[in-house]
Amino acid sequence: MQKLLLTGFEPFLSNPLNPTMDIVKALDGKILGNYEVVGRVLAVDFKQAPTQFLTLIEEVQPAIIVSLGLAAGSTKISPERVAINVKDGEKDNSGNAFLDTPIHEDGDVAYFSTLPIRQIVNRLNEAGYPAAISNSAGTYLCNNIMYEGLYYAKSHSSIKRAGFIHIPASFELAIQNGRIAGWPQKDLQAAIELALTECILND
Ligand code: PCA
Repeated sequence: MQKLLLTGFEPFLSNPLNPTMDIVKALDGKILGNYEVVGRVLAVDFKQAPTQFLTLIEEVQPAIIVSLGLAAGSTKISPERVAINVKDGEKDNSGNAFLDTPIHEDGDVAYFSTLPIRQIVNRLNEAGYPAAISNSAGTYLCNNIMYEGLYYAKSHSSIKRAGFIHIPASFELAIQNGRIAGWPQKDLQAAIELALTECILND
């Protein structure tokens, strides 16, 4: 059976919880078509997360990699189009911060997602879940992990598809935050399951 590596992130900055964590835990071990989902949580740490991620890739040997991140305040499921070779932004959970720094000196300026992002958006909209392609994954941890996956995939043909999906807050996070909208956690999870199914159908 082929493997689909699904990663989420721990809570970060002003977010006391991260709905991606619960999704990857809930979907860990799930069989979708001829794939087994391996769900794992990454640290919001510029130094630790890439090593955790690459170790997981080597261990799991996935054919598909889908990473998830929270975009607090967003209203739609957003498959990212592109990852850029930059790390920058606020301090991570260990206090590391980078400014205008390349992720890989020898990497391309940017890599396009190899997930079927248009099909994912269409499938989700047809099923009644708001979704749209995002043209920027930012420069924080999410962009960093997406870039790492695609940089790795470039030299490893065993990876058929790799990319990143940002999701809105859950109701629980929206209530704790007080200023952002959210989705029910079960709908976030169902929408991601559908997105994964679309990746598998187009592998
Ligand atoms: N979202 C952040 C990092 C962790 C997460 O879930 C981001 O968008 O970069």
